Amino acid sequence: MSTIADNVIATLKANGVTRAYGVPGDSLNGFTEAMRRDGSIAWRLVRHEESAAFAAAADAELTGDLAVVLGSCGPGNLHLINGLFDAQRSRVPVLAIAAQIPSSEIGSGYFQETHPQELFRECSVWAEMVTDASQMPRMLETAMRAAIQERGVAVLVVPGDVAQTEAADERVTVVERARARIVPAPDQLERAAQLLGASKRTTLLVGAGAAGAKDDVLALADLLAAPVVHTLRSKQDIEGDNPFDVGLTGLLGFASGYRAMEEAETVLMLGTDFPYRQFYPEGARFIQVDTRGEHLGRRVPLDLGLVGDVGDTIRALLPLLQSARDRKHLEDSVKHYRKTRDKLDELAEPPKKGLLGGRKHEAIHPQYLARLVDEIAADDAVFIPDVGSPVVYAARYLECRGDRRLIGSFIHGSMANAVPQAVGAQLAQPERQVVTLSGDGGLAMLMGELLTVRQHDLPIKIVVLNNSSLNFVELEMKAAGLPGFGTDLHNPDFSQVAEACGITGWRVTEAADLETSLREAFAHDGPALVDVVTERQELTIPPAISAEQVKGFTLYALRTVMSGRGDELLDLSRVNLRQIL
Ligand SMILES: Cc1ncc(C[n+]2csc(CCOP(=O)(O)OP(=O)(O)O)c2C)c(N)n1
Ligand SMILES: [Mg+2]
Repeated sequence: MSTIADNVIATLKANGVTRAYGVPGDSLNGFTEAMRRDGSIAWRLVRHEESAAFAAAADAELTGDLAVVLGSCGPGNLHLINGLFDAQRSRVPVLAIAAQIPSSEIGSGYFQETHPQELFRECSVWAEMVTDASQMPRMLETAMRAAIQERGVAVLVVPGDVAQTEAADERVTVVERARARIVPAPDQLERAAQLLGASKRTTLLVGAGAAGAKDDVLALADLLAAPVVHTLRSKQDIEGDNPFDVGLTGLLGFASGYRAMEEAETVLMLGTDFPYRQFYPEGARFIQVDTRGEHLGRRVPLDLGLVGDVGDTIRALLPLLQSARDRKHLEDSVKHYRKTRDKLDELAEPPKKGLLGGRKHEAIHPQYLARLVDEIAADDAVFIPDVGSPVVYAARYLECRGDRRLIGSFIHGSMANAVPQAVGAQLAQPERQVVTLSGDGGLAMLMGELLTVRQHDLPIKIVVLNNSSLNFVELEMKAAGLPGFGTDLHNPDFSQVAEACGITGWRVTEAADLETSLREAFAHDGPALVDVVTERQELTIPPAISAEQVKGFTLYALRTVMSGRGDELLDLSRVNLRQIL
């Protein structure tokens, strides 16, 4: 007899799924037993279901293929929720199998009863419950197709007893992604060509929707003599080997990215939903290209919105455009980018003398740490920063040259993403070097996953930016005119924690030792953790931002970018722009 669970596993196998993440439970027995019997899908046990969902999200992001997680009924699948939000918001295909209590008990307030279809509604493209064998395998196929086509999370809720009933139909279907060419209507393309032809200074703002279209973006940038500003998520696609690149904009951005936007007469947004409205310049024209029409104009009023795939649209547009005669905007922007880059690089120079416990020592600056990681890591490394200050240093110092990838919780913005995502990344691509830039807060939040790293023997390089604080929050508090409060972390020696978990550990407190330790750890054949005690940065706010101005606002409400010093905010409102840049 073949059960519903057997058919699910056979279908996943036929669709190329070779691993699934989760924690078992009674209500999942149908599935775990089906996997055990079949033997071709590896059960990737983690220590917290949230990590399973983060791992699946990273797996799906790296491979582009459907990743699978399983959670037992009630608290088991509830724990998935934060990682599923991350997957959904990063638009990666994940199938979550959420076991449910016995079908006869639903609605009675039974032990562990929750209603996963309702719980996961907001973080999924599809969430439905199977109540009868006759719904399968159609429900599974629909779930998979929803995850794959809409690139998001599909949640298939299955009561434990239903999973173990006899399958009514044993067909096994392969769900292939259906692709389409999406180009704007000819008259709208023509209008775009007119607007761009009339613009003397065009800047491209490029987002994750441009993945796979880098050559087209570069051809367009060249023709329009337009600097390319990119978002954090598109850094991995756009930054490397790009003579038009002028960096990121936004709070974590480069002054040069901000400036190239401010100076633009026309901003052409390509596959981006960059959310911070205060970073869109006033008075510029905006043209936006996105496959999703409903995203057009939701960040800034548009002069023209186009529904189209970035690559297809650029290819259709190029023949309608004339080469820009004036290349000054591009040249100035690139020159300014080089200046900004040089200033950032100066900050990553090795040590400044400081005092620690009354002893003279060489304080370790996080910029220096990030730059060394950049130097030492492989050309095809996968970098995963934790949310918090590690993202800032990754954005600025980890260069996406070669085949490098930079993934993280960049839209959902959850702490503790790095190690769990690294687990998924390393399992998906075992030959690749996977490197985390972990926060001390982030690492501790899901520290049990060090055991997962050991258990699955994953040679992840975990670099801990140990600043004894929830530093990014502290910075936000200070920027809002508040004293830092409730952000101290009393940490153990994380290298010893690692050793206790069977992971080789290094602890570095002196800048002079940093390079050697990092090189040893990166060359180590197996899991490695380097606990780097970094300087806790103090924030200074320029006088241009008054306490009155910041009261009641979050940092994001202000037009500020971090100077790159990690200790200073620049007010880039128009008045100050000329002085600063
Ligand atoms: C799950 C979760 N809780 C809280 C926050 C708010 N938050 C953002 S960054 C941060 C501090 C992160 O601290 P740490 O990992 O030590 O990194 P640091 O900024 O100190 O380098 C916090 C608490 C969040 N983003 N996610
Ligand atoms: Mg910290």
